Amino acid sequence: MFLAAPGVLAARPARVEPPAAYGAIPAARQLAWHELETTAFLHFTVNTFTDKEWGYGDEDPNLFQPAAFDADAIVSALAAAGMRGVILTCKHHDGFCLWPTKTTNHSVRSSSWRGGKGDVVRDLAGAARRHGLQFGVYLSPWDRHSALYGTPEYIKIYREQLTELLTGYGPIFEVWHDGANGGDGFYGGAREKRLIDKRTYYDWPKTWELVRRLQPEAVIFSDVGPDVRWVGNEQGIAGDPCWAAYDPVGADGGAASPGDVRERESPAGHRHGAKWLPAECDVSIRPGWFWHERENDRVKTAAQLVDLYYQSVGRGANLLLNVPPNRHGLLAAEDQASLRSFGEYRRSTFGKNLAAHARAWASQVRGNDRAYGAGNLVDGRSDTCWAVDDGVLAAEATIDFGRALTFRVIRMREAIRFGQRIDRVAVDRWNGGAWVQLAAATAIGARRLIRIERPVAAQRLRLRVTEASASPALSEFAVFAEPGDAVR
Ligand code: FUL
Repeated sequence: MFLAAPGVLAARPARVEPPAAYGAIPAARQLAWHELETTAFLHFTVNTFTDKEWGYGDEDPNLFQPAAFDADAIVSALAAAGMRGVILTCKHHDGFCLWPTKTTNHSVRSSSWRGGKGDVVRDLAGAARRHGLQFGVYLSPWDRHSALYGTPEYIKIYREQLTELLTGYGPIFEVWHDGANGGDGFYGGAREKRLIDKRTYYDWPKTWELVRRLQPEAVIFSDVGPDVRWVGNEQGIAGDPCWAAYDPVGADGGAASPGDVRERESPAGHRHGAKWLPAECDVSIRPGWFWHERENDRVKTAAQLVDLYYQSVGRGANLLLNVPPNRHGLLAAEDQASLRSFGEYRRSTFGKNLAAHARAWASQVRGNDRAYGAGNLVDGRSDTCWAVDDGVLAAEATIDFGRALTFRVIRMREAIRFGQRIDRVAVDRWNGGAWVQLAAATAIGARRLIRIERPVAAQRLRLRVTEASASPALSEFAVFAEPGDAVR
């Protein structure tokens, strides 16, 4: 048995080599993305004024009149909910651009809003920076306004638009492309149906190269990545388990591309997939993606958002929560109220790790080197970990709080820079005479949250890795109590 000294803050230099990576591993930009946990989506465009979800592309730009638009008010409400990033629909399928692009007149420049000088992208990027959130862009590949949609010229325009967004608005953390591609539209007055070949039309690898060149730190999201995958549903729910690795396959079993993926495999991913392609769970706080007056009484409650948090972030994915601005250019009071109490829940629950600096020891420590001791599970750092010897696939660590504590939530994190190594874990509680199993889970990855039915008291907990594909390496074991009164 190895007993780690409690409360040691500085990481000890390791004498022993860290574990060799197992399987797919995250790139630096993906590691940074995992740390964000929750980000917000803003669906906002002419649809907000026409009461539509998908604009046809023939909307008069002058319809866009968010008279009281206040990017700081929007972003501060998102920050209060604990959002660490915000992604704006810079152009949705209707083709209206929320920034004064040089590529088309179908933009804010052609609206009398702010005398044609408004720029929603600029304002939101600035507000995000001021409030400490990262900023991301969604540029719909499908454009129902453009006369050129379906021709090679449109792809040039799409890339020019992306270039404007990636060069004019500071650092971008995520570039978001959806998979809705082609169909009926205005198309410069042709008013017809245009179908494209999803696999070849966009030549995605070339567009992704452009993103890499202009914003190397940005993750690229689509049904198939290359950095972050769509979770396969729009309910905000990850698979359980939700493996970070994934090798997307097209619906017909061939090559996959945005809009053409075997989406039933996306929630769970592939345990031993070759690519690190973690899931992002997009969901709207309302039934629709855009603001509609009639949905003001159907805004998800804070309790529903909390459940979604456990079903996404709690399974190692990120949550991308859409909160659509209304016609004033503000978040509706209902949405703000839910965001506020969701944020309060998160702060009062996760603000205090009850296991911080508890006494911790393990059945096995890598090379008997204290640099890999169980104390690293409770040191509040993500760059240290408890690790065991190569070939050891089952191991346990015990955490002693020094007195009985009441808690309801357990958080575990793998040291994912070494890959996703653990298959299964169990957590036991010492009842004074014996260990009693409290919870079990398949897959940990970036983060696993277990919310127990009701609060439990224990002085000692035991984390058992019961199955692993490579020697376990965990950076955190934390426990939290929920606020006294249940969140509604
Ligand atoms: C989909 C779009 O068709 C929806 O309107 C929405 O933007 C959603 C996030 O992506 O592909």
